[in-house]
Amino acid sequence: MQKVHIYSVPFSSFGRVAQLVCEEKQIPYSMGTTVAGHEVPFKGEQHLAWHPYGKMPVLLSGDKVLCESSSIIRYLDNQFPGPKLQPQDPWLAAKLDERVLLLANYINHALIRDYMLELVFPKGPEGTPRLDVIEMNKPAALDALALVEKWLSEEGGYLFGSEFSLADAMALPSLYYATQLKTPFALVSEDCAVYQYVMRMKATHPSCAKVLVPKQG
Ligand SMILES: N[C@@H](CCC(=O)N[C@@H](CS)C(=O)NCC(=O)O)C(=O)O
Repeated sequence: MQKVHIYSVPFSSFGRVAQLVCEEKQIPYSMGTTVAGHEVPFKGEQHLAWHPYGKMPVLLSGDKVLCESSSIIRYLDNQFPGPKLQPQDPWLAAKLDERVLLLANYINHALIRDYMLELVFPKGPEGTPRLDVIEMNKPAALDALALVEKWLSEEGGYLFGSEFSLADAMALPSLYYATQLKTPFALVSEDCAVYQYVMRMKATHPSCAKVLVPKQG
């Protein structure tokens, strides 16, 4: 099987989404910012030719280049053998797609971009987190988690239906990071459904055990 490359850094939540799908389907892949032996600078000319807004991940597969994590995971699932991560039925596939896009566009933003990035890359005085920004954005992060919890209660142990799907792949990297936050910035407690879902996925899916690990690099 042809190897694909994920242009991303290992801690990127969206990069991990693509990585999870490769792991789950056992697609041979490499990941990083070195491509064919050359470092491709973040937001440099080559990266911007691949992604007009300079975002990660970008999938490189032979002479094919694909950006945007939702498109990437759908392509990986359609193109490669291994467990199918989307339903065949067009309506159910569209509903899964809807969930993937809600996760990518709103839930990831509320958790990662508007809340956790403020902790990881603090912009306050002397490199401290801006507590007013965190306080302001915390309700939206909690609302996002409540929505995930509602979906989990309606589905069969996964985020869409009763099997691991593209929705789980899209959600788990950012939900995993949410489980790692410590007081006073914590968003989930160990007895809540989201925390237990993440830990269950790590315990039952080797893909999740490998990808859902603390930030490295
Ligand atoms: N809509 C994009 C979002 C990707 C994204 O925001 N990636 C982050 C890393 S997790 C990034 O490249 N951030 C750099 C930036 O925004 O300048 C996708 O789904 O792939």
